[in-house]
Parts: sequence; structure tokens; C-alpha cells
Amino acid sequence: MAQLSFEKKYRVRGGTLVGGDLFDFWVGPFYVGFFGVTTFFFAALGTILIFYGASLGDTWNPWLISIEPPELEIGLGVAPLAEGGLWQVITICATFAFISWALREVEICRKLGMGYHVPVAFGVAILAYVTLVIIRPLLMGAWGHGFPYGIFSHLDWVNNVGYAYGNFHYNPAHMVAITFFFTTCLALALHGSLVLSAVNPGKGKTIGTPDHEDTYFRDLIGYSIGPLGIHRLGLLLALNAGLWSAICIVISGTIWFDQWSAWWDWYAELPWWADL
Ligand code: 07D
Ligand code: 07D
Repeated sequence: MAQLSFEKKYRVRGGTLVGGDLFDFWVGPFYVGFFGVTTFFFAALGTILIFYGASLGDTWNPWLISIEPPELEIGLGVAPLAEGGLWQVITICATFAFISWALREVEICRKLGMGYHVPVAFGVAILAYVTLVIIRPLLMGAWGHGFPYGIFSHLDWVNNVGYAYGNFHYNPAHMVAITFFFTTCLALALHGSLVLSAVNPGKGKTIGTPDHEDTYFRDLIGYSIGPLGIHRLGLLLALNAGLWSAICIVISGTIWFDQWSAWWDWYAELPWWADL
């Protein structure tokens, strides 16, 4: 079915979670819905506040603009706007904007009768963000543990927090997360190249099918995960990358306070060689 007639057939009322028919319409290609309105509201307010915060600072250099979280002394209190309060309101706006976007994805799934895989996947990214700016600061007792909203300043935060635990590479959950990120990249490179190789065999030749793709990998490594399986694997790898990232940072400063390299002492302390 051509795309335009497909859209006509499926752009029908219903499937909304909130608002009934009120926002159940499209603007150009975009579905609006109640959560489209809330996404727009929170994203716009958050962006305006970032610009307002920038106007209070001393630079308009986009790399250097930074909205800082409150000082640690404020704890979990409400800070004055110019001293971290803006960061607090922007955090609320960003969180509501991301959650609204995910719920808009849910409404589109419901309209089309599809599974909720896309919003679930985005939910993991939201979880990682919320872990950094809400869950971990709450557990550590100060909003000041969140990261600042600036292109370079958030890199400084990652660097400083990393070194606060010695060499962050020794964090075992960080290792697992990185391994999932790298493996996701490997899987996508193999999948993308395999599909393109089948559908671009060269001028004048007949394009390959999923059977060609499967056979290619059976010839190469004796096994093909299959056309559906590769997408299951990809999603599993990618979601684990985000999930283990959230885990690696939430355990730093809440249940683990030392250098991360010291975590590995259990290995040297195993009873069969501890006394050697
Ligand atoms: C390609 C999809 C498109 C999205 C893009 C991001 C903004 C921010 C805001 C000026 C893959 C758009 C950016 C809307 C503008 C202001 C205030 C996604 C794609 C292009 N980071 N980070 C970047 C964010 C954190 C880290 C780039 C966001 C953590 C490192 C961009 C968040 C930690 C490096 C950016 C976030 C961390 C970056 C490219 C939220 C650990 C880089 C991002 C909401 C996760 C890289 C100068 C990208 C860079 C980079 C955005 C959180 C580490 C500015 C929105 C605190 C080490 N981060 N980041 O392509 O070049 O993502 O930085 O959590 O090296 Mg970051
Ligand atoms: C948080 C982004 C969420 C985004 C959302 C959407 C918009 C809209 C609109 C474009 C999680 C935003 C959307 C704004 C845009 C338009 C129109 C994603 C998030 C909701 N590290 N490290 C990680 C590596 C070192 C440290 C994660 C590698 C050093 C700290 C990942 C290396 C030290 C933290 C990772 C390396 C250190 C991390 C990041 C190598 C520093 C974290 C990915 C090769 C000296 C962070 C949850 C992530 C984390 C994190 C990888 C090195 C410190 C596993 C490969 C040794 C403090 N590092 N790291 O989380 O876990 O994405 O955050 O050296 O906090 Mg690390």
C-alpha cells in the first residue's frame, strides 16, 4: 500500500490515553494528542528557562553556557532561581517533556495496534536521565549531585565524578554497560551491512532475500539468528546498555564510596590464595 493511502486508512480516531477526541488530530505529518501538547509545553518552557539562565550568565558561547544545579549545602531543598532553582525547574520540565513524549509514542502504538516496544526502549533512556538528576541526588541527599546543563560543563561533571571514584573504568557495572554499547554497535554494523549487501548486489543483478542473508551467516559462522531475531537481539543489547549505565552511576556514592579499583579486592581475598 502506498504510504499516503496507508496513512489515510490508519489515521483514525481512538487509542488516546487522555483527552478523548479533544487533541486527537494531526498537524501536517505529526500526530498531536494530549501528550503532544504537554511535550510542547514542557520542552518550550524548559528551553526558554535555559535561555533565561544563559542571560544571567556571562557568556552566549553555546559550548560554554551552563545551568548549574544548586550547591550541595541546599541539600534536597528548593534553591533560589539564580542559584540552582532554574536547574530544578528545567529538570522538572525535561522529565515531564520526556515522559510526555513516551506517552505520545504509546498513543500512536495504540492507534496502529502495535506493540509498545518503542516507548519501552525510550523509557530506558529516560530512566538513565532520571537516575542521574533525580534518583541518585535523592539517594545522596542533595540536588547538587545532578549534572549541569551545558555542553562542555556536563563533560566536566562526568570527568570529575569519574575521578571521584578513582579510575571509573574499574566500576564493574560500567564495564558491563560499555560492553553492551560496543556490542550494540557491532550488531548494527553487521545487520546494516548484511541487509545492504543483499539489496545492493550490483547493477543488473537480482536483489537478495532474507534467505540469502541467513545463508551468508550460516556459511560464515554456522548460524544465523534470522531476520526477526536480529531485531530482538539489537533491542536487548541496546536496552541493557542504558540499563547498566543507570546501574553503574546509581551505585556510585550510594552503596559504593571507595575507589572502584578497591571493589576488585574480593578477588585477591579469595580464600584459596588470600594467605599466599
Ligand atoms: C545522536 C540523537 C540526537 C540528539 C542529540 C542531542 C541537546 C542538548 C542543551 C545547550 C546520541 C541534542 C542535544 C538538545 C542541548 C543545552 C543545554 C543521540 C543522538 C544530538 N547528554 N555526553 C553529548 C546530552 C549525559 C557525554 C552530545 C543530553 C550524561 C559525553 C550532546 C543528555 C553523561 C559526551 C549531548 C546528556 C554524558 C556527550 C552528543 C541528557 C553520560 C560527548 C549526544 C538529557 C550519559 C558528546 C560535547 C549524542 C559531546 C556528548 C547531550 C547526558 C556524557 C550535546 C541531551 C550526564 C562523554 N551529549 N551525557 O549524540 O560531543 O547522543 O559533548 O541526559 O563526547 Mg551528553
Ligand atoms: C542519560 C541520555 C538520556 C537522553 C534522553 C533524551 C533530548 C531531545 C531533541 C535532537 C544514557 C534526551 C533528548 C534532549 C533532543 C532533538 C530535536 C543516556 C542518557 C532521555 N565511559 N562514565 C557512562 C564510557 C569514563 C563516567 C555511560 C566509555 C572514564 C560517569 C556509558 C568510556 C570516566 C558516568 C559510558 C568511558 C567515566 C559514565 C554513558 C571509555 C571519566 C555516568 C551512557 C571508552 C573520567 C554515565 C547513566 C549513558 C552513566 C557513564 C561509557 C570512560 C565516568 C556506559 C565507552 C573512565 C561519571 N560511561 N567514564 O549512560 O552511566 O547513556 O550515566 O573510556 O554517569 Mg563512562
